[in-house]
Amino acid sequence: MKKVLSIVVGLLLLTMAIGCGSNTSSDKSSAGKGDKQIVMGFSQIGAESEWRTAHTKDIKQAAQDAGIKLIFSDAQQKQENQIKAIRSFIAQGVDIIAFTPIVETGWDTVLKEAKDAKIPVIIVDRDVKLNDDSLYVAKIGTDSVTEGQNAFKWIDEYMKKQNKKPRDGGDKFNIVVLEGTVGSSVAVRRSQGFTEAMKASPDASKYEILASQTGEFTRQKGQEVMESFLKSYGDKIDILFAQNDDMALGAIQAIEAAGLKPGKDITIISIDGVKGIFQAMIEGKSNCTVECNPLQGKLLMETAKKILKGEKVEKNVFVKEGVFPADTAKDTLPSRKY
Ligand code: GYE
Repeated sequence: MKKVLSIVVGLLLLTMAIGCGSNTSSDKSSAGKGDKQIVMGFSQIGAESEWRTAHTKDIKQAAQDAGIKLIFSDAQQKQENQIKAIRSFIAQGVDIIAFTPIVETGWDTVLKEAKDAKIPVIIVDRDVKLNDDSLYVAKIGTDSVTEGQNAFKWIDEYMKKQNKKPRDGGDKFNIVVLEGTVGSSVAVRRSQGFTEAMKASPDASKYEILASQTGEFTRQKGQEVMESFLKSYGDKIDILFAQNDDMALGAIQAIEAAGLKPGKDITIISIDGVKGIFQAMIEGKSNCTVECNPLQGKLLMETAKKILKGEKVEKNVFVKEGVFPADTAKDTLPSRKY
């Protein structure tokens, strides 16, 4: 009797196991069939800098890796082109929209249109000012205020360590600033962080900002504006704060053309951490770069997938960044990814 019972129980367990197994596999295959490819519309600003090129490349690669179809649109530095692109993404019925806002303001109307069409929006890299923050689901970017603060703090320490004296024999170090795109969150906040840190420093009275002007985040414009700074203030300039590496690289050419030594006569700090500035630092032509991380693609794709699955995501995420002085450049350059 016992034997018969154990055979029956055994058979019963076997049937259950087979049943479970087949259930699991049929669940999987039906989920697979139901999964349609996610389509993301992405509006990029343009290709103004080495940083931007790396950002675009990373986003395209990450979309491919994540199996997301990316509709990529290049706005050629114009907000109106970005607005047009977003409207066309809405018309095409994409699953999700992501974009890097060239400037902070002017997005309320078009983002309301996306919300009305029930298409979630992710803001990437730069920030926006909106009347209604429910118009976007998540923001992935970099901390421009901290970058500006770090730039000043590094300069302040460096001038002391090197025992630098103002070139004009006065009692203040004169600073010129090459700002980024006018109206962009990055330019506004890097300026803010830099001046806040300067005012908060016990050495505040040792520094003066002589001039601050946009170089539009490009090498060409950085060079032109630095030329004009040199014409107006020549031997007074001690420090250049370039709000991106490309403008610093342009300025280095202008400084050399004026017969001065970049990195020595004029101490240079910039932001981004692209390979070009590491090379310049190795050559002794620049002094420090504050990293701004363009590798945001993976996080963007992961966030998009979560949003579309209805999972909760963080509203604001900053990516990690460091500070790289010239004496670390040689060892660091081989491992730089952009
Ligand atoms: O620093 C600059 C670029 O938005 C953080 O834009 C980005 C900035 C970056 O063109 O090089």
